Amino acid sequence: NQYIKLEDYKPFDYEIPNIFLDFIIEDKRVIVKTELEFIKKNININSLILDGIDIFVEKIYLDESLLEENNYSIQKNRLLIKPILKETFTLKIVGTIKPKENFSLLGMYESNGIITTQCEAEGFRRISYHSDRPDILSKYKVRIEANKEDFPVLLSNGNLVKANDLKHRRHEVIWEDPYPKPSYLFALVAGKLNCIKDNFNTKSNKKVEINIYVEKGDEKYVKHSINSLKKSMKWDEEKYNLEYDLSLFNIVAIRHFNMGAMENKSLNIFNSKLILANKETTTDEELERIEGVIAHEYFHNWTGNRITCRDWFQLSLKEGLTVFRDQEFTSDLHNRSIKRLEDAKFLRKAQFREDSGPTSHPVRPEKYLEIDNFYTTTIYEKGAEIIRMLKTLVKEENFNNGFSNFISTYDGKAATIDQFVNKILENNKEINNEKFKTWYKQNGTPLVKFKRKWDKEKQILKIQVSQINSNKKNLYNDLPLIIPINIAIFLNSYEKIKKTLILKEKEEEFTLENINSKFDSPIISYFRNFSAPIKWETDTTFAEKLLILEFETDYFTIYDTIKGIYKKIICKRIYEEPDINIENKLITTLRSIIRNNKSINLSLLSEILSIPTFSEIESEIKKVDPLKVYKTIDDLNYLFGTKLKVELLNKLKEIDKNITKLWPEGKDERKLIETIWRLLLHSKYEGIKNKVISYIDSNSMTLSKAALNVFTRINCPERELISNIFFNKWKHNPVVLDNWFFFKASIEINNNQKNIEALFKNEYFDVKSPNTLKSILNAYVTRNSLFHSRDGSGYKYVADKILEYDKSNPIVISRFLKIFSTFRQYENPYKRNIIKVLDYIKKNKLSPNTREIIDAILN
Ligand code: DPP
Ligand code: ZN
Repeated sequence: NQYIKLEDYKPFDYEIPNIFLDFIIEDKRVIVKTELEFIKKNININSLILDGIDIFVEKIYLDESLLEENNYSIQKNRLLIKPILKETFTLKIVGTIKPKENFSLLGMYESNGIITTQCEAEGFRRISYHSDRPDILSKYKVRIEANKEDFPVLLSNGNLVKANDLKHRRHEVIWEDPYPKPSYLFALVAGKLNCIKDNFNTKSNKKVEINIYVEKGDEKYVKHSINSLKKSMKWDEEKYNLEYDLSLFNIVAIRHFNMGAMENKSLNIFNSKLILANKETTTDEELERIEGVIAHEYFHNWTGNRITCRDWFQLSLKEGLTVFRDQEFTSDLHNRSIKRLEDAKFLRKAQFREDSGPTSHPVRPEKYLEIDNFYTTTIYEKGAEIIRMLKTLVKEENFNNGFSNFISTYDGKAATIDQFVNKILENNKEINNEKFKTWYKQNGTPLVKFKRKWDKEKQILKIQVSQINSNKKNLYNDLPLIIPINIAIFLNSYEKIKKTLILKEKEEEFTLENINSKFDSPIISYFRNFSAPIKWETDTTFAEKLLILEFETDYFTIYDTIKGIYKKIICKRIYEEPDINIENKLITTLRSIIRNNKSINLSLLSEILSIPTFSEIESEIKKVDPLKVYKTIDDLNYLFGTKLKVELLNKLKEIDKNITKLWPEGKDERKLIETIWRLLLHSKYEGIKNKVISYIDSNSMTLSKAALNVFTRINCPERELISNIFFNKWKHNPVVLDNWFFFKASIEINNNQKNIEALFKNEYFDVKSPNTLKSILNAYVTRNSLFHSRDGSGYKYVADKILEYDKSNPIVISRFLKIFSTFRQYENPYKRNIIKVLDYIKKNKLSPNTREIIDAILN
């Protein structure tokens, strides 16, 4: 196994300015004729190496001459041509591929009779021989020929320049993309699809035709997606002055898709669950996510497509930046404070977990085996946090100028993260570029510690701050990071001082004068708005935290403070005794928040009232006994539901009138309703059951799904009833039915594996669909405590599923395998049992993707 290393980067020896691809779609195979125009850049070279997987090569021509077998060799997925004496030449390769037999969902494959492609990161080499690295930018011309009846729609990137009928009921089209692009942005779609049309006028008054292609019957589910696309186009014009650059934008919805979506130039391909939506089939949360993902892929047109990555180590250049852009988009459209809270919550749950485990890596890694394993929350979400810090440090206007400057400088080129940071910091004297870039080189989550020193008489407050990264495997981790720290100092109940401290060294002391605080010691909240992706410790007392809850206006800080208290309560219960004093004080505080705070945002209130889930708490505690954690969470839901019953019921009445409002209205109310239902059901308050059940069949998917969710851990006959109602209503809608698979796999009943296995055998289970597979597996391992059965049978069961599905879909499975990566924090027998199944997995034949992850986990 050879690592690919950043330090080994060399430009490619050739340029390939033009590529012509000719696809002849037949029944059992696709003939691919490729013409690549080469210009030699490295004159010392006299050979050419290209990559290809599962391509049957028929003929190769160099210019017009057919290459004899002794002029080329194909070994280990590499085509070597030697000698090459010309400076410029055209290579023509005739090959065939078999999309019907391709289950990897990479390269060209079939989904419900539709031929489609996925080339990022290295899928193009499964279509045609190429050195499919992102720094080779070519103009593409594509001809597609197929039977008209089975493949009436034939799509590729760019503009349609020709469409023709041919003999024998066949037809052909030619597409030309005027913008040079790397091969990972190439796409082709052929099949029976229905098109819904719309259009958008750009700010320079160019009309862009929008086409959304879906399978027959799904036409009624695209309005939301079209609106989202138009909002994205407008937002990018207004915010960053970026206009769409072609007169056609196509989106295709595909059922069998590994990722959420793919930003291929002018032909985005989406997992159908992220296109098909309406309020009856889609929850509020999903509607917002769909809007965000459509925006994300659209924003890639500039950050990713027009300016692409020099190599895959720079992946965060396009992904971190584009996540940052889609987060800003959602913040502008909806509630900025809530969005920030949700993003911070996700980062801590997913990215912190990854960063504390064996697959932890820097946002700009230095080496990899399989690039597919690097589409991680670190590259995406931590990458976005770094950009957010840059913006905080240089301020919005400078950030926007730097961004525009980056776009105009590197338009049409493949760029690096360094180049981006340099552009943003170009005119900045305060922040040292190289020092800031340490953020991209470190892995692990840094810890910042605060200590207050207060001179009441002189009104001087000193804050001692230190930073440490306890992950020692990476040399850069010893270097200090530049960390923006948003703080508020509370002087009294209504006055606070807001400041951004910039920590640059390992240890620093900040002195603040004229702090006229009425408290014994000024109360400070740190990292307001989650101003850096780090963990921190303070000397804030419990009493002070309760005051922060009373005085704070920053949603993230309120949420964070409450979660800290919940965590303490949970840990006390697991490792010591329940701390009745803290529990009662929190209940009193919650009671007063519900009662007195009429204007509080209801999504925030929902967060405040939600006992942390297993996944939220797992990575926060040192010695995990999963069954105890599940039980403790259940007990707390019971306790808080019981103690807060009166207030919760009153609140329920109060919000009832708004819950039928159409998204985005009513979403805060619906979010809160689920939380209240859960607490009341867990408190065994029978009066709520029928009410909840009545929503299972409602015409709001948010409420139906909430009803399912809250019954997950309530063992009663009604649970089976609602499950059946939901199943029968939705069995013909695969996107919605995945919710049911998720629900069923979360339920704890005896003979548990039989229950799970029945889902895999269910007639509506689609083997090829990663969505259903993920629903079942994820629910079982994150919601169902029987996964952690003390005899290890749950782990063994999942290990066998991993081995089974790794054969067909390594990308999904290698990601899923990370579920076992936290075993070092587990107590025995869990830890022992996990090691046993990891050893068992390791002994089997595995895909390279899964092999890399298992080696990392066991290392
Ligand atoms: N389509 C994926 C994304 O947008 C990978 N580029 O993140
Ligand atoms: Zn992306």
